[in-house]
Amino acid sequence: MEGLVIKSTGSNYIVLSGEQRIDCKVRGKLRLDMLRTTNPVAVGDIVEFEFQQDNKTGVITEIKKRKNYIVRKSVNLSKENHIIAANVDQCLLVLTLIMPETPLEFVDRFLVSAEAYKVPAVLVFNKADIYEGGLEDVLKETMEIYEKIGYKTLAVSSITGQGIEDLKALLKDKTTMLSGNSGTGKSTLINTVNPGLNLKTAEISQYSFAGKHTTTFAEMFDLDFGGKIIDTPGIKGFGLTGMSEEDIAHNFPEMFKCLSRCKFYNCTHTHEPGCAVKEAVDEGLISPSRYHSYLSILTDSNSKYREKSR
Ligand SMILES: Nc1nc2c(ncn2[C@@H]2O[C@H](COP(=O)(O)OP(=O)(O)O)[C@@H](O)[C@H]2O)c(=O)[nH]1
Ligand SMILES: [Mg+2]
Ligand SMILES: [Zn+2]
Repeated sequence: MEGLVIKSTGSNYIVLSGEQRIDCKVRGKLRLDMLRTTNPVAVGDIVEFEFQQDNKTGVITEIKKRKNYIVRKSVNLSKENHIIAANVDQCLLVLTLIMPETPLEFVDRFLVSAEAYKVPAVLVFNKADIYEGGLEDVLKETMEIYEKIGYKTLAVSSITGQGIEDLKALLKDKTTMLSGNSGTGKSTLINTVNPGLNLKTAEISQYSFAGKHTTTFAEMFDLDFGGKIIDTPGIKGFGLTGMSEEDIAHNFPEMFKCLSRCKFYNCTHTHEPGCAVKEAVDEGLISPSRYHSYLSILTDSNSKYREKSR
């Protein structure tokens, strides 16, 4: 039988088949086939499964070919990857300028990953109701940075209802992966666009505990106006797995546009003379914050490379 994986709880999966939700395990062999991931099956996967003798639970025997999938690097030393979600149409980053502050570098790392996975990304600036005393201007400027590059942005608020209809239009009939730091209002937002879902929301005080560690798993929800949303609680971002130095610049669309004008073909856009990227930064065509994020990601990838070759 065929079904859609709508929830993963580590070793078990909830598979939706017709109207039925079946608690499934994975056949041992399937696990071995994909050694490099901590989880062989992900939310969003279309799978083949068989019922067990009890006629209630099932065993997943096959994963259908994925359109795409999003991976997060494992935090432990096993070097294994964790597939967060599969077969998504777009990913949406919910961010806030304050309470909590989402660093732009975090946003850029998210966007670079989305580019690498070729999944369209949307930036949703949440809690628009609390930006005052100059913050409205910061919001406008920040949104402009990303709109200029070609990303879709939206300012929303679950409290005033601002942007909610536009958000619903964006979500309609698509499978959307929702990301964002804890406390940015993701669950509240889902409840606002689809009141019936009643997702648990956190108290304000909770996101001040930066070290709080909860093991949570991705879950897919049906939107009553059409579409599916994958909530990824506890997952901050997704990993830049195996990206070469060159790939990094290629995944900054505004840099990619001027790369061919750099004097050296292997320009890293850091110190080289005749670098078209640095010129574009000086001319204000590339935002300083974006360039800063590029340098930071590049430094990370260099130090990882050194670790590997040691
Ligand atoms: N001012 C304001 N607060 C919000 C908004 N949306 C959510 N919050 C608050 O932000 C906190 C975290 O929300 P939650 O949905 O649990 O965030 P999540 O961790 O991203 O799922 C809660 O206290 C919400 O009441 C909003 O649009 N405006
Ligand atoms: Mg939440
Ligand atoms: Zn260059």
